[in-house]
Amino acid sequence: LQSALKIGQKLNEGKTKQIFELVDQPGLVLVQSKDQITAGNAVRKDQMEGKAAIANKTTSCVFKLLQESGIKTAFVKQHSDTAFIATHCEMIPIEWVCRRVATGSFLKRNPGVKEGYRFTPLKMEMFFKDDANNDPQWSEEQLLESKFCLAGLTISQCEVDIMNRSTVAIFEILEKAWATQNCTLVDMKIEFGVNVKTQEIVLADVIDNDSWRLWPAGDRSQQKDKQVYRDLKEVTPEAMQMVKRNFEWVSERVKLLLEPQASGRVVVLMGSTSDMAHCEKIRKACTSYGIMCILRVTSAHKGPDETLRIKAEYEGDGVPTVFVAVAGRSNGLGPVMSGNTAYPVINCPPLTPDWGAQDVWSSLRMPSGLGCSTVLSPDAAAQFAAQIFGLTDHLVWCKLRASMLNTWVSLKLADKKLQACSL
Ligand SMILES: Nc1ncnc2c1ncn2[C@@H]1O[C@H](COP(=O)(O)OP(=O)(O)OP(=O)(O)O)[C@@H](O)[C@H]1O
Ligand SMILES: *[C@@H]1O[C@H](CO)[C@@H](O)[C@H](O)[C@H]1NC(C)=O
Ligand SMILES: *[C@@H]1O[C@H](CO)[C@@H](O)[C@H](O)[C@H]1NC(C)=O
Ligand SMILES: *[C@@H]1O[C@H](CO)[C@@H](O)[C@H](O)[C@H]1NC(C)=O
Ligand SMILES: CC(=O)N[C@H]1CO[C@H](CO)[C@@H](O)[C@@H]1O
Ligand SMILES: [Mg+2]
Repeated sequence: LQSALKIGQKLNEGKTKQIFELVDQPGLVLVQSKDQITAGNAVRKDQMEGKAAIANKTTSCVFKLLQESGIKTAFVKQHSDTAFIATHCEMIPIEWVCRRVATGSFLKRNPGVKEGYRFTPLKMEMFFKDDANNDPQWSEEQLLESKFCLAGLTISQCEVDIMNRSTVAIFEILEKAWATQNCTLVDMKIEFGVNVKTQEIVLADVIDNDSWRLWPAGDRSQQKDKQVYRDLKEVTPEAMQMVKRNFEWVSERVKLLLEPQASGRVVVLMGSTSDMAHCEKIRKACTSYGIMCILRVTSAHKGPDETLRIKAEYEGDGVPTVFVAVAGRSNGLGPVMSGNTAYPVINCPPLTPDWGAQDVWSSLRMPSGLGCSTVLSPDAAAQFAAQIFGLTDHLVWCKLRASMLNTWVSLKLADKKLQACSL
């Protein structure tokens, strides 16, 4: 595969990477990490050998997590130890910074705020990428007034709002993922690009050791990020070894962010196979959240012994389960399940236009002591089950979070389009 790739001309080169055109894949580029140090010092160079490979692993795992969650990114796939394929973007020259805990430059710019102050909601800042002027902090107004136009897209209020919202969602996803490793994501900086083909705003460039602060167990003294390097009083081989070990610590852990921490399942019980189409919709939606979904046929009215036996089957193996009851006409199934299991039960009755308004009461009006919920749309029933699993399974939570962002963005873009038409 690697040899099949025809590398074209160099489009861009910076301090840490080179961007190459791909001859046979228009719209895609190769992002090649440079295996060299920023400080141009021989000692550092020696000790940081392999740094590009570590950065590779970090970037590709993080982008994989974001992509599987449903966040739009430029990342396409890993190519080699030190390079990945990405969609070709024109980069928006802004660094978006998102903070959960106050530290670093925020403290200098906001004297009086103590390190450790927690931002809820998250604190957003933006910096104009301008090396000559040390990347000055910008306001939203400054960005709007500069009227950047990239790949034919003018950066106006709509685009700024999309980047702002996306940064928050991306932070929350990475924060949730790092929490599974007992690690606090303190802050993060990211960049967006405009996909030259689709004109979509996507997360681009890289997320690596230099992009965030990570404090294991929320403890600054155990930080595993680039700050360790910045804080070095003297660059000795031993000190550099420690910095490298820290990067390796992150690149080892970063793989774990992709692993499920918990696994649950949805068991859909249907009163009759005539409800199959409705149940298949539930299964399809569960699958989109990465949740296993099993379909069973049982009637609480006609075979209550079987209903309770099936229930016991799923209670017996310790796998966290959400039951979804699909029963037309009078829904006895959900309430009987709910009265006999401590697992959550969601009624999702397949209502018909003629009797739906009457039938729904068999799912709504419960005897005391029953905690089942009723969700009418099959997609929404699966979503509700996902929200239950998302409490303990970060991969499910991340998909729900990204989906919320994507819905918000679609509404924003639909409104922009409508406004443009009515002008
Ligand atoms: N998918 C992409 N398509 C096109 N250009 C990209 C893509 N991803 C990254 N780039 C750009 O490649 C260039 C080289 O990256 P590098 O990070 O080495 O630059 P740098 O020296 O750090 O400068 P900068 O301050 O812009 O980050 C940057 O301008 C970066 O924005
Ligand atoms: C990681 O940190 C090192 C040390 O500060 C730095 O030289 C490097 O640019 C950072 N990024 C990558 C990709 O390793
Ligand atoms: C991001 O959005 C929030 C909430 O709308 C706003 O308060 C903040 O000023 C924005 N931040 C930037 C940097 O644009
Ligand atoms: C996180 O911390 C808890 C409590 O201190 C501990 O039980 C758990 O094993 C830790 N998990 C990881 C991944 O380190
Ligand atoms: C050297 C190294 O770690 N290379 C890795 C780059 O990323 C891919 C995808 O995560 C890995 O398969 C490589 O091993
Ligand atoms: Mg850069």
